[in-house]
Amino acid sequence: MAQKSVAAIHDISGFGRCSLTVALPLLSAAGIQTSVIPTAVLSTCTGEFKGNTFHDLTRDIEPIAEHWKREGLQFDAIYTGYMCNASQVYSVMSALGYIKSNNTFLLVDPVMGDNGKLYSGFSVSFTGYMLRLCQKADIITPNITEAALLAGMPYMDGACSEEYVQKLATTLYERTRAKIVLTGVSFEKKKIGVAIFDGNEITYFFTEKQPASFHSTGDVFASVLTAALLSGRSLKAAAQVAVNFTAGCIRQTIEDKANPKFGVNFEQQIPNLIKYLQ
Ligand code: PXL
Repeated sequence: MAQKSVAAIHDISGFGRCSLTVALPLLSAAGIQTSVIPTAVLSTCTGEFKGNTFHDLTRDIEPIAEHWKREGLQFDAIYTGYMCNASQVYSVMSALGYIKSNNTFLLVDPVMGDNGKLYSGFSVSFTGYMLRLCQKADIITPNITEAALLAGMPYMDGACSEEYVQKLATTLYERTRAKIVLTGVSFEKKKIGVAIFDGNEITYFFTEKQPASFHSTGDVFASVLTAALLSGRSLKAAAQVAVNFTAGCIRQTIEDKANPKFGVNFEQQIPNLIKYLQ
């Protein structure tokens, strides 16, 4: 199979294993040519550390994409994640006009919050901008908090009902027409996983729930989902790879007794990613 290529559009948080410092190594390890549009440079991710530096690169997003178009560059996929503000969402949408062809699939991870709360720095109005980007996507990967915000539904805490998850996924599909991969779905205490809604049927994949949670596991999940899709897997098969790999990273980080602020140890799980994708 010819080598696949992806353009990853995220911030670079220098320390803390999220966004581009997760997407770039994982996609490259999966054998995919990965180009990046960095949307901002931060000293750390914003959730676990206070007082981070922030250098906004919004003004560079469109010119980079425009240059790539002039060079005739083509991508099999575009994968977007955390955006720092509404202007970045607009610039990314304009950039898509330059670099997205009919054969490019767009995966949007609408990173905005978790556990029923928006991440710091975001207001509810930001949700409306993210929804517009999601409407351009082929696949979106919200967690329950983000899905509830995008669907305009209340957030249900803890183990949620199957009826709630179905309503969330179908409402979001109606609003975006993108395939929905809902993360952090849990109907019982010991299991956690994803719900996939492709417009026709809903499918679930679960794994054992670990006794700790870490930030930015959504970035690991969405990066591996993109990699597995590009390596020719169906959405369901790709989601299963991404669930298993992310769970492996969490298990390893717990075994390591590592500082939870430092994100998950995905690096030492890369050999498993390569095995899963063979
Ligand atoms: O993991 C998502 C993410 C990416 N980038 C930055 C973040 C976060 C989550 O908080 O703060 C800067």
